[in-house]
Amino acid sequence: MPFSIPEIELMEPGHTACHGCGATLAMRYVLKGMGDHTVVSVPAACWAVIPGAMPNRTLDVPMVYTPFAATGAVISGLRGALDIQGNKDWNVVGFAGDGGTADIGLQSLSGAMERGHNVFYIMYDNEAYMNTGVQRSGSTPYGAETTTTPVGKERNFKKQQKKVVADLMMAQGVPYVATATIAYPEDLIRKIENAKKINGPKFIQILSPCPTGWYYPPEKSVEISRLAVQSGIFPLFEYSNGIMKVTKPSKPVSIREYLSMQKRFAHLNNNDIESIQKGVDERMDFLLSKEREGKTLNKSSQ
Ligand SMILES: Cc1ncc(C[n+]2csc(CCOP(=O)(O)OP(=O)(O)O)c2C)c(N)n1
Repeated sequence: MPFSIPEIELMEPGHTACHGCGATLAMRYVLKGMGDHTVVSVPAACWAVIPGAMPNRTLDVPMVYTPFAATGAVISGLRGALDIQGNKDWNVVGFAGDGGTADIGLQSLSGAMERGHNVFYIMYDNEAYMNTGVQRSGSTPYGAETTTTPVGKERNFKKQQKKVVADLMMAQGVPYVATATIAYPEDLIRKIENAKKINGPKFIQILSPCPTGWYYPPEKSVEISRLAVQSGIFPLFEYSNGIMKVTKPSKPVSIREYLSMQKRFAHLNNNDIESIQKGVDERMDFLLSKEREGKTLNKSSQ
């Protein structure tokens, strides 16, 4: 069925983000899917400064700033308070960066998901601690240069694989887990709308390119986001109550094409790129095996 993007705008045009910031588009699209009965909780991160200082503001929904590690706990509390007030129809959304999710906020996220609150947790993944100057996070991919993994003589780029929080959430049994990115707004908003139908915890990881920290020209954010999907390095999927749907790349491109657009990968040699390709292939196999498992599950429950 054709899908039209909701016209509602809950994010005003003025904000203090860098030019080309992927995380601003992520917020705009998320709110289009959520609607105006929404409270957003944001920890220390770029999004803590993007709305601007009072009396200016970017968002037309209530927003609660929280300590860096506390998003999961705060959305649990907001949900409880709204329910007591009889506001069960309000959406409670945690909107946190990858540092605030994969690293310092992981226990709080995991607790909120395990307790089963009816909340959304959106991880906007720009693959480093951007607000404080591009330090590596658990979600920074293998091979990336950051200010804490500077290349120099030692070729000291990030040597560990990306910690994929969406996979941790599936392993934990979260009923709705999805990935999305700003190049495909229809897909992103449809996922928010599907997630809204689930009364329980929902986790969506949105790849949000960052020109400042990935070192590329700001007008390339959407293109890079599209190449992330088409090269397979950031596969799109939706995992709902044990059933996995993977979106296979419609116009596949090589991983080299994606990497070569960003200076954070400029130092990589052929061996490095081959090893990244291997990781990409293995992850796609893992997701497709989940898809097959879901089909078996579906059949046996009929
Ligand atoms: C306990 C604590 N440690 C460190 C900081 C400093 N700090 C503020 S924002 C930030 C980076 C956040 O990174 P991420 O969660 O990836 O979001 P992004 O900045 O990329 O949007 C850090 C380290 C803090 N506010 N609180």
